[in-house]
Amino acid sequence: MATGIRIAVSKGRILDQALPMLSGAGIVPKEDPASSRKLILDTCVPDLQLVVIRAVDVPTYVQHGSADLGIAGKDVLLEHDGEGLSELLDLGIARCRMVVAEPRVLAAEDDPAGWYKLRIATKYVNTTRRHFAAKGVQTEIIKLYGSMELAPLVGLSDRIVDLVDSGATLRANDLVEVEQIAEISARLVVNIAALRMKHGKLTSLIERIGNETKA
Ligand code: PRT
Ligand code: MG
Repeated sequence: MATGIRIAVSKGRILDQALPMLSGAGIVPKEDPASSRKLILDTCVPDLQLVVIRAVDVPTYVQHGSADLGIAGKDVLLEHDGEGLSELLDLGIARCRMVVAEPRVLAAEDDPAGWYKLRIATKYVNTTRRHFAAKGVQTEIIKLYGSMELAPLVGLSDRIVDLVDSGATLRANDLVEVEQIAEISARLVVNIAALRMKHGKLTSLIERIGNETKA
């Protein structure tokens, strides 16, 4: 295990909100991650690098110790099954909710209390299966990688499980939220072995990031 520290950050909206937070903690990348083609960014802190990667890949890098710390959405963490990483902090950024949604016309005559078998399109297969298994509802899950909102409009599924923030996307597609599965925000995760071996460096870093949280 290298002695330096590496932080993996989800690109996209989490990165946009994490950068000011990291900057407040004294961590500023030497190049702008939005325009740089570099995959590993040095920062103003010696021996501290950022890797900016796809959201779903963050837990994988941290789990295997290729990054010591990671910033990822709770949605991604719920979906990832793997050991070796631990959730440390709710950063309070990139907030949204994971919900079950369906067409307005279906919702008009639907009663979630009476659900027994659902056909759901989602990218959150594990979380969806767990949520409904706990309630004794059977599910046929169709795995998608994006634009879940389209599925009920073209008959691929009756319902979707997706993230909602303002609700504008659901409204624009005549869908309504019928059940909430989880509150989502970005979390700081750590590789458990790294936390033991680089305890001093990591705890001071975690404390500095913790002081910047909006949770
Ligand atoms: O690009 P890539 O495929 O690698 O990943 P991604 O598209 O999932 O990345 P990105 O940049 O969208 O960031 C995803 C992370 O941001 C998620 O893992 C969440 O933790 C967090 N997040 C917070 C959100 C939202 N809010 C959100 N509203 N991710 C997605 N959305 C989408 C949602 O899926 C829906 O399509 O926004 C739409 C709904 O927004 P409203 O405001 O219309 O309700
Ligand atoms: Mg995207």
